Formats: sequence, structure tokens, C-alpha cells
Amino acid sequence: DDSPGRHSYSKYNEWSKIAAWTQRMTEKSPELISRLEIGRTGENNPMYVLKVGKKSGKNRAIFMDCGIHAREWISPAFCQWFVYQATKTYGKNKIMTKLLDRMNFYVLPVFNVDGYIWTWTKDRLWRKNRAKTSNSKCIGVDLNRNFDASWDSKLGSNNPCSEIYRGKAPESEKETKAVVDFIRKNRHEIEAYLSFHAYSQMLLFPYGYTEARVPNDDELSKISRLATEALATRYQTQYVYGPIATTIYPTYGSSIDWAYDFGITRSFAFELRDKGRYGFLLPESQIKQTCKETMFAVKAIAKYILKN
Ligand code: ING
Ligand code: ZN
Repeated sequence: DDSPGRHSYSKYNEWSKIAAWTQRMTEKSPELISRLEIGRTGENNPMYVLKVGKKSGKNRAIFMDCGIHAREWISPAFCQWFVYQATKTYGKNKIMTKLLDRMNFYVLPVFNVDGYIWTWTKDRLWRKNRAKTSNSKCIGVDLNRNFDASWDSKLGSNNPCSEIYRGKAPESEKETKAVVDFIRKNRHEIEAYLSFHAYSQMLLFPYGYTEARVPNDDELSKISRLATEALATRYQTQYVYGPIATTIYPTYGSSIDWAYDFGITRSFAFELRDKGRYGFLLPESQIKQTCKETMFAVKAIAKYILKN
């Protein structure tokens, strides 16, 4: 996939390439992929979701978001890899075939398009979106603090200069609103929500806003064990798992807490490679391995969802 003129899955791709790729994928595999524009960003860039699955009357789906944080480049790389592997292995790999026959994956390869573009042009370590705030010196809302899940907590950040600024209201950001509207519209289909971040090699599940355990904590722990064990089979990469608040840190207004309370009780967030050696600057030489091992985890989760 490195030959000239083809999309590279072992390199980081800028937004214009990813946008063009979403279109080409639907043309190359129309029986498996269609593209939906779920909304526009603050800077009027399109937000594309690829619907991946064999076309038939199915009513089951998994939603995946990548690139909610601009600098976590391995995350969009994984979403691209996932779609590519789906088209490449459908009809060949038994599990993939079964999954795509029975369910759809809604894949949002870049959630925070404006921020992602900014990391390519101005500031590689930018995290938030690019919205204007009440403080003209400080830009951007953390989209993973902008969801309506204990957003109002006094522990959330209302400082526009903070890296984790929650915004002026829940769903104040066009990007958040687009995702929430899409999920609300497809609520009867969506059985799991997967969000991809970097870095620290963790698999997280709700809650972030309280240390109280969710009702199906045992189930989410079990799924996480299956998924992280599957992930480790490829290169022995070790992941830890557990509730957000006690495994990484408390958070207010995150996408998976919102999804959980909305009724999507199988909601997870991956913190992909590495554990800090390169951090957000994970070298391109690690993209393929990271994607391959993560694929095992995602397939394990999807297989579990299908059966249960
Ligand atoms: N980490 C996530 C963050 O938003 C997270 C951790 C994931 C919190 C999912 C809540 C829900 O802080 C990074 N690296 O962004
Ligand atoms: Zn993140």
C-alpha cells in the first residue's frame, strides 16, 4: 500500500487525503461501504461517517469514533485501517465475514477535523477543536469534555485556556452535536460505542464522572479482558483496563459516558500505543503493528456483541 497513487495505511495522512479516500472507498466497494455526511465542523469541513457492512436489512451496528483529539494521529490511522481490512478480508476471513454480514460499523475516521488540520499546518500537539471562546486569546473546546454527561460538575474546566475546556454548554460544539444527533437518530441500531485515543495502552469503560461502578461493570470487565488478551496475542503488547475514573483519571462530559447513559451500555475507549516513549509522536514505523493488534481487540468486542 505504499506504491505511488495509492492510499497509504502505514503513514499518517492529512485531512484532504483522508477525505478523498472516504469517497474512493465507497466507489471501490459499494456493496460494503457507503458514506454519510453527518454534519460540518466549526470551520465548515464535512464530517464523514463510513457505513461498513454488507447491505441488507440489518438493524445492528457498532459506532466508532477516531480523532476526537487532534494530535492523536494513530487514532484516525486505525479507523482507516479498519475500513481497509474490512473490504480486504470480507469473504476471506471467517470472523470478518460474519461480522459484516450481521452488523454495520459506523466509522467516523476524523471527529475533530479542524483540530486535525491544525496539527498538520500549525501545531503538531494541538488537542482541542478550533472554536472561538469567550477569551479571545484562547482557542478551542475539548470535544471529549463537551458531551452531556455530568458536564456541569464543578470539577470540569470552564477555563477557555485549559487543554480540557468543556465549552460554554453541553453539545455547544458543532462536532459534538453532529455525533450526538447521529446516534440519537440511529439509537435502535447502535449496540456499542468505541472511541479511539492515544496514548498509554489502556482499554477504558464508564464512568469517568464518578467512581461508582456501572450496573454491568462485570460484563464490561469481561469484554475488556477478552479484548486485551486478543490484542496481546499478536505482539504481546500489554494493556490495562478498567473504569475511566479509577484507571486513568476522572473526566466530565466524555463521549463514552454520554453514550453509556444514553443506553449504549457497551461503550469503550482505547488508549492506543505507546506508553510514553514517543507519546503522541508515535513513529510511522509502528502504525501497522498498532493497527493489527488493535484489530484483534475490536473483532473480539464485536464478536461478543454479536453473540450477546
Ligand atoms: N485521553 C482521554 C481523555 O479524553 C478518556 C481519556 C477517554 C477519558 C474516554 C474519558 C473517556 O482525556 C486522552 N489521551 O485524550
Ligand atoms: Zn484523546
